[in-house]
Amino acid sequence: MIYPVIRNNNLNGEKLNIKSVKICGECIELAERVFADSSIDTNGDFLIEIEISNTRKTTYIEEISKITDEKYLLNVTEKGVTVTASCEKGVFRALNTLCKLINKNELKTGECEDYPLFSTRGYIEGFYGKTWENEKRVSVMRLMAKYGMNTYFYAPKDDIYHREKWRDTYPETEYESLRMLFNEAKGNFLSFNWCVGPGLSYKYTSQEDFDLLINKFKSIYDMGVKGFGLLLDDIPWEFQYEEDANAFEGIVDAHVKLVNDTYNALKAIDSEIKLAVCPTQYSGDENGYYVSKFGKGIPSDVNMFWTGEEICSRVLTVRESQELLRSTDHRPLFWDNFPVNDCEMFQEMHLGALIGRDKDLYKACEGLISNVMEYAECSKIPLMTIADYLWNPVDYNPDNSLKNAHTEILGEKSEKFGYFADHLGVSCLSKYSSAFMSEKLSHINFLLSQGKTEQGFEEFKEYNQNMRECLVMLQDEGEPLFGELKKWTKKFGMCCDLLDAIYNAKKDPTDDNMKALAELTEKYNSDGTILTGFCLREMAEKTIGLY
Ligand code: LTM
Repeated sequence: MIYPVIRNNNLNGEKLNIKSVKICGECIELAERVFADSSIDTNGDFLIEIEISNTRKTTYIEEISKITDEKYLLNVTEKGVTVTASCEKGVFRALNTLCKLINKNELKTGECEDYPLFSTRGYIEGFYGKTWENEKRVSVMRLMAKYGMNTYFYAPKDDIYHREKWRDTYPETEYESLRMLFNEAKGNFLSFNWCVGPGLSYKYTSQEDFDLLINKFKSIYDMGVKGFGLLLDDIPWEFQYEEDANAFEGIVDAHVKLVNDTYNALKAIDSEIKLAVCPTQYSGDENGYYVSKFGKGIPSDVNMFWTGEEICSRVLTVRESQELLRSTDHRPLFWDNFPVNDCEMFQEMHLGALIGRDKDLYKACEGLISNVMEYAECSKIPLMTIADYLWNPVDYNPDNSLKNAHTEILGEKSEKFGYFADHLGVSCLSKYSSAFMSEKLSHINFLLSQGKTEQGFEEFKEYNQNMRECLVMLQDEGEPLFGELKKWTKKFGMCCDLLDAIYNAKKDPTDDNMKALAELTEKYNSDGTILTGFCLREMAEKTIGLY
């Protein structure tokens, strides 16, 4: 299986063992680039013929009654593959799929047509914390493009030119970095959206402030950017200047005026510019006075962010989308606060798969943009599952998608990594983690309670050994992912020590073994880093009789 799962897949004939290909037809340069990244030789003789054809068949998505430029068709025979799409973007998607099929040795004869169900699929650097280095940004962009995302929002809370110093244009070095990033996004068919958050100090009655704001947008537009965001999240609910308080009935009226004025000014610069906004109430009651007035007061083609019933929502539903539409005249563009782990979530590491989003959410919203963690390498794992869900929510399977993400990032190391990742699933999506460990420990307890002591201790020992081997692997400095996980690896080391101590105390309950277990349990419980679920502590405490 490849990910995202192909929508209509009839590639179910003879399996073809392809080692090298030859590309012909249109978009040759693009194809060479995609295949170069996949390390498949393009000097072979298995023909890949690319055809651009703009027809209903290559553009229309029945399920959402919409035209897209991302659909593609593959026709595979023993002799070669015909790729058909309406433009380069569709070809790009097709070639990524082909590379995955060939690399996994899963290319079979037949036909398929593939297209995304969510129109807007992407991620936002919208977290509080150390901003990503450009090298990391590029690496995440390339991977997300490979997994079919089409949108990137630049909005790091700790970029001072995004919030505190919103009035100032970027110094040359930062400006050039942004330009480089914009070009990278373009090459990966990601729409690049630059955002500003002026609300910490904006004076709504000041013409000077408005001119500075438009000037800032214009400076970014000058590098070619046409996607913008005006973010009014996490700012004071009250006016900061007397003139504003006297001029407007309430804060929402000031915000509506600001969005409309900004929209008009941007459209005057270039009618192709797209604007997304984040209201100050971006979660909770869809019928709230502020959000309802805000949504109804702004132009209909301005996208409106919404994080769901909570800031970090366990579920995102069709029901709330419809309610928001009724209340604001806007379908939500979901700002999904998963996997972000900033602020009070700093002790958690959100490495699980996306769950809890309705399968048919795509019918009721503009799209979904995931807010990432300050840990770029770690973010790739949940992001891949999000990309899978957004392309094809109907066939999305969180467990399979997560396993694929581990393999994509870690290759052969992924199986062992599972012993660690098992404990990093606590987030707004789920209170539970350590499913594998929990099953293992309760099975061991069962064996011991049944008098199957030898088998019980044997299985316990084997599990502990696997955990230890995983711990050793995590200490490999050369693996970028592991570098970001140090804090959680340290706690994982305590987890391994604790498991050994439980084993020893159960097998040989001497005073020394019991004392060592009690000390390690105390050490483990007093470390704030969130790692494992309840099962380990429960077993330790039961063994020393505290439970
Ligand atoms: O969610 C929104 C719209 N704004 C902020 C984010 O910047 C922040 O990363 C998340 C998670 O803490 N919460 C917010 O309120």
